[in-house]
Amino acid sequence: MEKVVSKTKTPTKVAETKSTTKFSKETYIKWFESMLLMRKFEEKTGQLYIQQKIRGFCHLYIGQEALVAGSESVLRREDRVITAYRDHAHPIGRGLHPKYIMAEMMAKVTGCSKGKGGSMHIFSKEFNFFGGHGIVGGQIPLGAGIAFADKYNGNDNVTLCYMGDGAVRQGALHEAFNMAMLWKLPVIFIIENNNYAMGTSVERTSNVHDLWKLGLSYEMPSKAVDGMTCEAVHEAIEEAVARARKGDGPTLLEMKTYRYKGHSMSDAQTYRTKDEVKEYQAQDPIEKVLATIKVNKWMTDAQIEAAEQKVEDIVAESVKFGEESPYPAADELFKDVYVQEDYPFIIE
Ligand SMILES: Cc1ncc(C[n+]2csc(CCOP(=O)(O)OP(=O)(O)O)c2C)c(N)n1
Ligand SMILES: [Mg+2]
Repeated sequence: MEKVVSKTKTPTKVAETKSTTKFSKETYIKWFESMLLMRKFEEKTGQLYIQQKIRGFCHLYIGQEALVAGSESVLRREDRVITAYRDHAHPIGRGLHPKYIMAEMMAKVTGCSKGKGGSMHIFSKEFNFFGGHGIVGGQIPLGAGIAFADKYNGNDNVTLCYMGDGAVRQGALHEAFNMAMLWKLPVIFIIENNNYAMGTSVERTSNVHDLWKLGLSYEMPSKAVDGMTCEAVHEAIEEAVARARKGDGPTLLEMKTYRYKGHSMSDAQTYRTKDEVKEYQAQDPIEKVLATIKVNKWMTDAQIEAAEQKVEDIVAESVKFGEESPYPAADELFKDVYVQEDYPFIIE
């Protein structure tokens, strides 16, 4: 079993990549800072959940951050992102200030969904983040639909539609894949394969374990990607985005990743071993990016500390903002719901 990479150690594998990396210093620093913010924000979220300051369902993305960081370094702000309920990191990656996510999780009126959605329903119109969906696989046809709208409107925006390995077993995936290929929609389907759907492993859900192969029956360009490495994610997304922008249609990317925490906040994790978790923690994307930064001397120790402090400050500001915000007024219950005032079939 590999050892967990300690905070201070520089893995030799990364050191070897020093002269060959094609990515800029700025890109590495952005990856480091954004992933650290996602990680620290969610660590705090976990603590607040235990204190019951956050309630309801709550799923952490810890371990999977490279998927968002490596994608966002390719995207434009006008591009669209949609995902499932494990949805704190994606809007942070888009640029949404985490205080609006924290307030949302605390059910406060200042939350990005006015405190009515909670952890699973983060949205940001401003940053083109389309949620935040609790129905497993529900976002797959929605993602195709958003891409259809962009194609119809004649722009070259691209939609990134993330889903879990469990979500690929939903029938709607096939209808969405078929239409996306038929109409060459500018959508990239990203499977966040963290190997488990709650406690059920990929091997227990189907005969097909290579999830990228699901695209082949639609002749969709499809492949597997190392999702623990920002560079690999960026390159795969870059190729897929280029294809989508020029009108050549969708791509399916199976990103191999891992969640370090349980499925949600209450999970005894009897379906996996501690050694398995450690094996993936040894490939931690934040540690890898930091090692490359250090080996290239792109940040001094003082600059790294300052970046860490900045992240801590943003997290503290988010908690304060959430705690000091009010709950929604009672009449909010009747707002933002479909109500047809002259609905003829209710007789009072
Ligand atoms: C249609 C539907 N069926 C079942 C559930 C219950 N459920 C919530 S999360 C989940 C597992 C999904 O796993 P995966 O797609 O791999 O995503 P991950 O949690 O690993 O990110 C299930 C079965 C649900 N929310 N929606
Ligand atoms: Mg999963």
